Amino acid sequence: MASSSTTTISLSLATFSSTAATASSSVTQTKTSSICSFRSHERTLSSSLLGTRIRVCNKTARTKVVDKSSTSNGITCLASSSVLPSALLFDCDGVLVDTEKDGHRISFNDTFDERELGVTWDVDLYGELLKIGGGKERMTAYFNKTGWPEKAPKSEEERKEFIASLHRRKTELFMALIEKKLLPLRPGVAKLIDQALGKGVKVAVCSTSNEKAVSAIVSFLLGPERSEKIKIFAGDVVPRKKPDPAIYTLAAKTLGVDPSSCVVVEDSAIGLAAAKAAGMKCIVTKSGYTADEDFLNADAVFDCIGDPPEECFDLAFCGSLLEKQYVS
Ligand SMILES: *[C@@H]1O[C@H](CO)[C@@H](O)[C@H](O)[C@H]1NC(C)=O
Ligand SMILES: *[C@@H]1O[C@H](CO)[C@@H](O)[C@H](O)[C@H]1NC(C)=O
Ligand SMILES: CC(=O)N[C@H]1CO[C@H](CO)[C@@H](O)[C@@H]1O
Repeated sequence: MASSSTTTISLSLATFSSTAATASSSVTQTKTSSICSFRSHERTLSSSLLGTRIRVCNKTARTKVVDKSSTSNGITCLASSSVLPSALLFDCDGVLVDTEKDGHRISFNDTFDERELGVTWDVDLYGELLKIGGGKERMTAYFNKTGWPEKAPKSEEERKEFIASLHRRKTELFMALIEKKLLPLRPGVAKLIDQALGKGVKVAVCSTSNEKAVSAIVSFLLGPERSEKIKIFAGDVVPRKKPDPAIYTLAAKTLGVDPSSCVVVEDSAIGLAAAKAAGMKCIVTKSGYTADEDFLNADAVFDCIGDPPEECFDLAFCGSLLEKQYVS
């Protein structure tokens, strides 16, 4: 049944019963999407089934369940075309790097440490504090609640300046973390970008956060060779931040591609909403502080992009999301 031109994509499935895969005789892209959205409902993930293979089907192809090896329940569905996205668009924070957990949090801690304030924000606490938007507001609210450090001034006016100076230092330390490459890229990011660039798929990073930080992340962490081929849309290039689709619409327009042929990688519900409102396909790779958000609208949801042997998806999978829906 499998033809030589069949595209194979690997996908991690937490729990997936083979009955679901065999149920339909003419397995269509709709089925593939339902596999992915089925997957998106899963909260408990297991890497034990990594390696499960799925092939995207066309109208005449049928699914069959194939045991690729004794260790993986292979669910295979066949495709004969290999569509590629015209552009692959990445969010920055949480997708390229887990900026909040591994970057901003560390920089706040380093600042508090340097100023000997006797304060540290651990991963859980920082997750709570993220509900307060803005770094200065976050520190102020925290000190308001837990008490101001001994070293902090007493008047509200001076406290404002104290917070502003902590925030300036925190921003410097954050940039230094990137420049020294102490902020790790998430697994699979470099691989997927290389696959895309290698096939002539346009790659862009679309973020409505600070342009300077986004550019630094791309150039320092992805390196000069990749970054010269990656277009960045960041900061105030659009008037409205995500979930407004403006940043993605601008990217498609500037790159000269149709939004419906773009695949977006996001990590948050807000980013997902922006991508879908722009008419794009969207894969969610969950990050530290977004894992529990609602991603029902996503075309696929994974823990990460991943590098082999722990790969969750690759460029062929991104392309498979664009295949026409054949309704039998
Ligand atoms: C679907 O796959 C079959 C078998 O691989 C192939 O012969 C056929 O041309 C494909 N159809 C489309 C619409 O891609
Ligand atoms: C912190 O407390 C001050 C003084 O009560 C108040 O003016 C300010 O709005 C509070 N800020 C935050 C972010 O909680
Ligand atoms: C909980 C935590 O990550 N604490 C760290 C905050 O930053 C200081 C300074 O780098 C570290 O010493 C702490 O371990």
